[in-house]
Amino acid sequence: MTSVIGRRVLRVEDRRFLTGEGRYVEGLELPNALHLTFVRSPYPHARVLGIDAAAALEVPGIQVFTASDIGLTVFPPPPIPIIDKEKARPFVAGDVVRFAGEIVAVVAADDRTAGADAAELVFVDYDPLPATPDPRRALAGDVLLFPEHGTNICMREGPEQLDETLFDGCEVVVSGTVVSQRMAPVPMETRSSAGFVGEDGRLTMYLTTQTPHQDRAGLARFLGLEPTDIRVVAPDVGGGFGAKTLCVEDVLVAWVARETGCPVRFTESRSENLTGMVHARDALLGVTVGGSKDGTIEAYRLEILQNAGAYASIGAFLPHLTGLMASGVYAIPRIEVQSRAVVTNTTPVSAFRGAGRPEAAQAIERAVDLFAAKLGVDPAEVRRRNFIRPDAFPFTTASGATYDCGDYKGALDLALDAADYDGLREQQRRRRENGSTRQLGIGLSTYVEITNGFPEGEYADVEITADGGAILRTGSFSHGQGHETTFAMIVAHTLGLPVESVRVVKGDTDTVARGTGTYGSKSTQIGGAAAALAAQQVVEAGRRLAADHLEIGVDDIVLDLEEGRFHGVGAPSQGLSWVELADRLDTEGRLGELHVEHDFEPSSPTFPFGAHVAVVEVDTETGDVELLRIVAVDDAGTLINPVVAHGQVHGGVATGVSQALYEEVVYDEDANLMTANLVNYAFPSAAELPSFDVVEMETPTPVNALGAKGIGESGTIGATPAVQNAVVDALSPFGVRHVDMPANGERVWRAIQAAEPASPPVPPR
Ligand code: MCN
Repeated sequence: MTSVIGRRVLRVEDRRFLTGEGRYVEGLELPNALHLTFVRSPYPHARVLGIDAAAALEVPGIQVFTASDIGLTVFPPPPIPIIDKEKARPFVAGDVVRFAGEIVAVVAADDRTAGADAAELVFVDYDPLPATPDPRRALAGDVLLFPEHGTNICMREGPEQLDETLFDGCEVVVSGTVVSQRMAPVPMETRSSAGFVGEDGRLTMYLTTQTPHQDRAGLARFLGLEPTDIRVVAPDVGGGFGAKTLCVEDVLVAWVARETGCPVRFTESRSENLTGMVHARDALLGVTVGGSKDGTIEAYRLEILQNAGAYASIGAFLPHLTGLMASGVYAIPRIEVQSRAVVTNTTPVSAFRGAGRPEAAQAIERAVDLFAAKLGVDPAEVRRRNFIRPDAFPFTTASGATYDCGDYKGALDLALDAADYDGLREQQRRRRENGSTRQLGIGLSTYVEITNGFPEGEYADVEITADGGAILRTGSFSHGQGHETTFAMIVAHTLGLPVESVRVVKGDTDTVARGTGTYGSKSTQIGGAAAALAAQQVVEAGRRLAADHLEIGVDDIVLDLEEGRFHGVGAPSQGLSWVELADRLDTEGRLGELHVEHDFEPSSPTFPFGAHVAVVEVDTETGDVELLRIVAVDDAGTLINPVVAHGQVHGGVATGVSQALYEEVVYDEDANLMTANLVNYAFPSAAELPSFDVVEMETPTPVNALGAKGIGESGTIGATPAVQNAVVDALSPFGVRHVDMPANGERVWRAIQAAEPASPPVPPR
């Protein structure tokens, strides 16, 4: 039988997106809506002595709400025990603002530009306080954001005192610091929400989000409503990258809609997005690795200092995932992870493509390269010596994760072959010998990550329609990943229907009974698995009903998946297609019997893995870095659709490369944001990136029947350390052993100037 699973089906949703037919929150008609403008603090830290809205209120049609009017208290972090709930963000700042961009008042206007002008007339009397964006200063308590608590620490995990014996017996010990710099998620569609209270008193909210059902639960909790009092609709979403979940602004839109009885909407500008949407990463990763002279790693220490931004939320939790994945793809007997998160006067930090796992890979992959350089052994060889062996799974690491399955050496071998590693090293040697000013750098990364890390389950329902097609309602959400295609393929495969006969419905809490939404690249392995299981139960129901109609014993009925037709075993002439069966059942009023709901609960997360090889050319006179090639092997188990999965790898790799070379949110030392627009926040375009070489590898997981792991974040996790390692590799003859990210021209040039040339230059192998 030829299955559609694994076929390169083009994305059905792309026609809509590419022809401008996508339906986004900002494009929704909402007659007579009030537009919200948020008055945001220009100060990173200040006492708010008073707010005078009189001048704004003189403008016709303007309403102004402050913290005391709104009465909502804090936007609590998710209920994760390690996050300090005392340092939660207020919906609207009251007495103190703690980052530039924090909301101090809400202006509602019947005209968007009038609202923006009126917001300028709201006078806020600020008394500036000392501020810092620096987690080290925050850890030292130089500036306290919550003086009543006496510390800026908002999460700690791991031992208070480091183990002095950890590296006992190691012949070689190296250490360094990896700065996983702050990034901005920069979705193409900025945040936008709209809401109104209907005549029945129910609140309808249109959100640009990844998690409609969770958002409905959050709105209900904050507004004191029952979830059934609220409908959340997430139409098309122009990218989320992990950062689009219910936000303060969404709740304020809902609050004003209920308060005024008017429809209300808000869409942020790009600068507001770069200031007010969550930021990401911003972790200082102290690494120490020790082992024997033959390259065997015996001990690894990771010290994480996470900048959580002004308030404790998901940012404070990210080090937990980093710590869990600290061991990477290596069998390291002794691992110590010490994590701290602190609040600083910066935009709050949250999840962004990879969320905690890129940091783990960046740390261990730089550490392994530092170790290899110290030994003078090829970095590929050191990796091979330490990989967890393919026959060792399930494997529990010393940092506490139990990996399902993997073949890390296999992935590296594929990547090295595809890149022609030996040929590249030869080219590199020639350039080094002839003193070229354009040096070649070759960087490796071998990684493993965790998807559906918590792990959560997911809901699906599959219904056969009167025309013999099917509808899948899924609790997962697609904000660009292509579920309308891949989830339809999963159901089509199970039912034996053409892909175009399956319609995927998502993102409306009135239509889809429940769901957890999408983050952590969990959708296919749980939402897809739920869809497959629901469809399988529909097939079983179909067999029973077809047996009745054909007057054949149910045990003798089979579904021919090629034809989408039930018939007797060995008697294909007598049968019923889905169309015929649906038609008969519809006539009898029994079509509902072909409608099944299923909640899939996975036993564990899955652990996608891979290997990346990056090749860069560094201009040693200017520091300019050009990425020449990236070879990516990303194993996500069984691929539902290689064209979609590879598209995910491409997008992910672009983000990963961009962290290594371009993007960086910069604050000055007083915590003023210097990168609040796309002129000075270095966001890459296709012009900065080469074509990527994607090499297929599939190691099915036993965790779900599809054999699928997540792929949405893999490229991001694998690419960054490969590119960073490549830049350092290019500069190693100059004696450079590390360059911070983003390794832009200025940083690389400075590293070359500051380096003491190794004498004689040490080739990497
Ligand atoms: N897929 C597949 N075979 C697999 C695994 C996945 O064919 N073995 C397909 C899926 O069916 C789906 C896509 O690849 O169409 C991604 O699936 P999956 O890895 O399950 O990830 P999710 O759907 O849960 O997506 C979330 C993930 C995350 S966490 C971020 S962040 C992210 C991402 O995916 N943000 C994105 N990809 C993005 N892509 C776009 N265009 N925009 C974003 O905001």
